[in-house]
Amino acid sequence: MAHSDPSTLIRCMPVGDYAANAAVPEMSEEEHRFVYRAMLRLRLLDEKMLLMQRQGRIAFFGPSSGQEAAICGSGFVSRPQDWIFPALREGGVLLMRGFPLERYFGQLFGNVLDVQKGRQQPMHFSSSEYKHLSLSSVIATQLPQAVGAAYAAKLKQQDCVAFGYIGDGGTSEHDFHNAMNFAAVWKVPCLIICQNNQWAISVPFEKQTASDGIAIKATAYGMPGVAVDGNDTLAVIRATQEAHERALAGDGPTLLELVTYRCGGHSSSDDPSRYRDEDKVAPWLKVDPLDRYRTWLGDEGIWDDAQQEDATDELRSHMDEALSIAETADSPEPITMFQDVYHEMPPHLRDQWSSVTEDGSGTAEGAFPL
Ligand SMILES: Cc1ncc(C[n+]2csc(CCOP(=O)(O)OP(=O)(O)O)c2C)c(N)n1
Repeated sequence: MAHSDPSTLIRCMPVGDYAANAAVPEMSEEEHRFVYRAMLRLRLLDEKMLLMQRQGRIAFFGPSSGQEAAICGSGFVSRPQDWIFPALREGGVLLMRGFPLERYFGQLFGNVLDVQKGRQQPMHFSSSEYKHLSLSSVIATQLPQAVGAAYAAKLKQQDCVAFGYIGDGGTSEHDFHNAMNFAAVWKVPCLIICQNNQWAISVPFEKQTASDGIAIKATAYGMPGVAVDGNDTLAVIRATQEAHERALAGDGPTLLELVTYRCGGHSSSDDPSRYRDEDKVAPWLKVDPLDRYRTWLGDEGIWDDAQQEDATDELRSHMDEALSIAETADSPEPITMFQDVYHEMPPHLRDQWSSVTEDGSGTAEGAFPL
């Protein structure tokens, strides 16, 4: 874990030997239920998608079991006008912002429901309407983009904060350091959010860095670094809200380290038992973010067993409905390959385009496939 004193992580809900050291954020009961349901949906999605991958119905999936508090707690704080620059495991943020589930599944199938018309690998969800960029498979490259977007927002005096996500492995990439440096130099409204799930595929945290956690790295760059119990939904919300307020007040970026654990494989292509002792996972299952939040919500009278059962049924049937729409949708037409790239199509592509139109008349006036 490499936090020499885990008692110092920001924590709103006590756990094990660790006491709460921060106040619960102010939220309505409805907001609490919204966040919890979003977390539950992610957990149910993991179960379903991993099963579907094994059935050969989708090619690839990156699960987020164990990390739902980090994803949904931080995503909850984002406003519609804020930009999201995700890494692999933040598709749940896009769903929280209202992106339709059938289009999320359409991305995994790469069909006509996919915003990107089947051109990206699975898990690269995106939507300009919901201000959520596609992750880049090349890890950490999204962070300089987030800082650039935040710098633009600052110059244009826009009411906008950029959320740039990264994993612990990504912090070894130069892009993380470039982004940290310029975010602080330009004092941009950006949150750099590291989900420290302690694994980068098969590389454990202690082989990634000798630092005492990730948040400490912020000091060298001249910005606040905040280490949070990333399985404590309320602490994640509180720390993200504070960082968001700093950004909006013109006080610049914050590095948020959400300390959590990747309970499953890196992806559906991975078998973690080949490189990690699965006994290491057991203590983390005891601090499961859904269980912790559900217990707190139960104690506060905000959630009960009947609501849990109803929500599970409702989320499952919504998922099944969305899946039946998405799985039967058509593949993108070949002609879509030529769309969205060039304003004026170069001659060699115009020739290829002609060959995929029905009558070969790709050069017809007005037929440019935008
Ligand atoms: C620049 C680059 N190097 C290596 C890879 C291969 N790769 C894909 S995901 C990954 C691990 C990422 O780990 P981390 O940043 O901790 O995020 P996590 O997947 O654990 O959420 C690696 C090494 C890549 N995609 N890009």
